[in-house]
Amino acid sequence: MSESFKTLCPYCGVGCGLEVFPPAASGRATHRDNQGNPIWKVVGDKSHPSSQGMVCVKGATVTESLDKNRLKYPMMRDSLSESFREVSWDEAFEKIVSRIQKIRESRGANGICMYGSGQFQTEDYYIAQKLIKGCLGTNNFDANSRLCMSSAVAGYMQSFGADGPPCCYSDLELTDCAFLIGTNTAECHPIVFNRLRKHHKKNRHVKMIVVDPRCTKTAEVADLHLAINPGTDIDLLNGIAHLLMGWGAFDSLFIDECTQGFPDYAGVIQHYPPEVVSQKCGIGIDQLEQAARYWADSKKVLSLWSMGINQSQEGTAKVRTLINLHLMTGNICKPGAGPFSLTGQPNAMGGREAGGLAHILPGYRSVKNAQHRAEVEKLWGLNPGQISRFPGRDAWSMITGLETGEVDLLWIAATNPAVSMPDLHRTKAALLKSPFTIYQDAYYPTETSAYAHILLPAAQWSEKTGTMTNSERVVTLCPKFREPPGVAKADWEIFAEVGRRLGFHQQFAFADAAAVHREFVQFTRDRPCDMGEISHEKLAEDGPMQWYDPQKAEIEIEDQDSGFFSSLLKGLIKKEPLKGKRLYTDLRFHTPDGRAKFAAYHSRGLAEPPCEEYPFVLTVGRLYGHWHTQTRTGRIEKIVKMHPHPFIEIHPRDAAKLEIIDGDWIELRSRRGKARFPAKVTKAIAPKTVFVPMHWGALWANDAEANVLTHPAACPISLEPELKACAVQLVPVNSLPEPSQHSELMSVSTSNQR
Ligand SMILES: Nc1nc2c(c(=O)[nH]1)N[C@H]1C(S)=C(S)[C@@H](COP(=O)(O)OP(=O)(O)OC[C@H]3O[C@@H](n4cnc5c(=O)[nH]c(N)nc54)[C@H](O)[C@@H]3O)O[C@H]1N2
Ligand SMILES: Nc1nc2c(c(=O)[nH]1)N[C@H]1C(S)=C(S)[C@@H](COP(=O)(O)OP(=O)(O)OC[C@H]3O[C@@H](n4cnc5c(=O)[nH]c(N)nc54)[C@H](O)[C@@H]3O)O[C@H]1N2
Ligand code: SF4
Ligand SMILES: [Mo]
Repeated sequence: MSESFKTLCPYCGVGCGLEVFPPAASGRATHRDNQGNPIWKVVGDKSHPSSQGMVCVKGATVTESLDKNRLKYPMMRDSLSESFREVSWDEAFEKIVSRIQKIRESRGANGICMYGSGQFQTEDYYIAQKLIKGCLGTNNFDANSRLCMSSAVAGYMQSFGADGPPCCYSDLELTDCAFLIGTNTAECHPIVFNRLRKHHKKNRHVKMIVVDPRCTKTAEVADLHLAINPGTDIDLLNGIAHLLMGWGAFDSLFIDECTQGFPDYAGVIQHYPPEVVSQKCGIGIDQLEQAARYWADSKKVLSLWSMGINQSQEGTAKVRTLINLHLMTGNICKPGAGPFSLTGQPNAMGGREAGGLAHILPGYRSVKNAQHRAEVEKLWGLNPGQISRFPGRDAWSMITGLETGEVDLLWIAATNPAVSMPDLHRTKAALLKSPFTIYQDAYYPTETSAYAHILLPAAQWSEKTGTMTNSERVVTLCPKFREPPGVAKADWEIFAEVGRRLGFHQQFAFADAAAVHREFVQFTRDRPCDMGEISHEKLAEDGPMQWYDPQKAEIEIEDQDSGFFSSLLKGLIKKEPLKGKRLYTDLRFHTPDGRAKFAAYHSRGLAEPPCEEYPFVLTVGRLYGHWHTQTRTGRIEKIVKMHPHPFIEIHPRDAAKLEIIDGDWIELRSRRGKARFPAKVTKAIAPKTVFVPMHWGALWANDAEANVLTHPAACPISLEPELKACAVQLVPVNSLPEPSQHSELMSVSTSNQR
């Protein structure tokens, strides 16, 4: 039997351990994909602490996508109307470097932007920060996490004084009540859901509440499903707090000793009596009371959330309002309880640690903090003042910067904005105006390659070595176990070579990814995300490692009873010097006074509420089998069979009014664009709301791009766009052709094979 490799699943932020075996390792006939390429076999890694051997369909089939339609060689063209010609790396690098130099001399580095991704490994992220924020001196690096986790980041930073989810997956098995809000965990974080669901099934006292306008696979098994109107989360959360307050079901000791700002919050929640809240949320008073009752009756409430909370014009306010409930009831800093954001992408967490957003620096530092900048400049061997004190362009302002001519060069890597950005017509028009776009991806074509002047072939997972951090702060080494196709290179190697050619030889003299990681962890020392003990060598030897806060790791008690906080505060609980799986177990936060902060927010609702002309709310999300823009999953037979084409979910009552039945085509129109989908008539969606999956860009279906409909209005704090809701009208369309599984673009597509 040949050697197997342990690695991490490259899809979602659950971060499951995988064990992969070379094709035909056990002497059987070689397993091949439908293009005849041999396939590595995947099983769950039983020794991985986060997933304990479990995998979902995406992890199990990932290797079937690795050899199809790959970008193998750099390609270049002078204008978007020309076709690409294959070039050498040397020619591509020369072009990029001379372009960057010209921009630095004319407008300055602020004309340069890089748009990266939570699918980078930490090493890729780190080197990109060093190049853009350090050597070039512009903070114009942002990642698709801006569309994803940035509201959670902002919420944690404001409430706790630092980013970092405080919980861990063992809490899934220790909680009395799981409060799942704006998350379809069963389909999007399946292994987290499996762990929770097992615990829920086994223990009758354990409750599960799901807050989602749709009756998802997650909601189907909940004890209580609150199908609130989209955008009314703050009403609901304040309404629950209102009831708890009235019942005296709050933890005054915790509030007094560990928090600040409670009086203002208490003032706000007065305005959320059950009659008002039930009406705004579109749920019964009895349902609201039941939810509050579960909170009141449980010793340990664990909240899980993702995009239904984050992707909102009040995303940060939603996150903080959810955290408020935990602070008010003391459901935090202890096993089985706490606010737990489920990270979307496999390494969005690593991105946050490495400073991969336009307002942060490596080691959970802020670009606005002079001391933080000085620390980073020193470690990077740069002159004081080299790092800009201004946050750079966020994802959407890169688009508007192209519109106004302020962006001269856009470097896109490991993301497919021609599908995933809001207001796609506007996004694409801006991309067409770009003076120079570099696109670095593993596959060709993707929707975004049509907007590039240079294509750079990236080695992907399995073809490069690096680390990724999952939602529970566990870092796993992902070793290289296959050769990249053609001349593809790891993202960090590409960035480092550009850095060297720009004259920063000393800054980018790395022998390998392990050396990059060694340098990176220095930035985390004595920071809230201290990874000083972690190295490639140690990960290879000992397996995955969780980071924790060494200064705050003295208490770790697997179970506790009421009176926990008072005993802890009175010094009655012995503090054991154990590595903390959770953050803030000493009840001190990273704020200047050590107290967590309540936030007092009223609900603002949707940025674009329904109106007479556009009477429906469109919400856009995910399906179990597909990953985002399908660059991998669209090429896996089993998954394509599972979800063969796009559709729109519509409530039977609305369908009857429009006189349509299942399978009839509907045209959706928003103020910005239109798209067409066959109807799936189902009670799983609330009346006056419709749902469309995000997965079908222009390469995979005709006129089914969800984001031609959405708008870019964003949370003013996190700058995360409200990708979850916009107002639409529905027009039944008769006599349209059957849905085509692939559009004609796909059949033209080939890898750029020589
Ligand atoms: N299968 C699969 N899994 C994935 C991904 C994938 O592409 N495919 N992507 C990964 C990534 S990057 C991410 S970010 C996560 C996303 O994971 P999730 O956030 O769980 O997924 P979504 O389907 O985008 O949205 C979740 C739910 O939010 C609900 N929602 C919409 N509006 C509101 C609202 O106003 N309030 C509330 N409470 N809920 C609302 C939607 O109905 C939807 O069911 O999934 C990760 N996992
Ligand atoms: N309306 C609406 N829009 C949304 C969302 C929504 O819920 N609703 N969700 C948003 C969210 S949360 C997210 S995360 C985004 C996701 O949107 P995208 O980031 O655009 O989606 P992906 O398909 O994951 O794109 C990743 C790209 O990276 C490439 N890739 C994979 N590995 C590597 C690598 O190692 N190196 C390089 N260079 N390339 C690699 C893949 O081939 C693929 O082209 O979509 C956002 N857009
Ligand atoms: S749950 Fe997420 S990390 Fe685990 S196998 Fe599925 S996609 Fe991969
Ligand atoms: Mo995401």
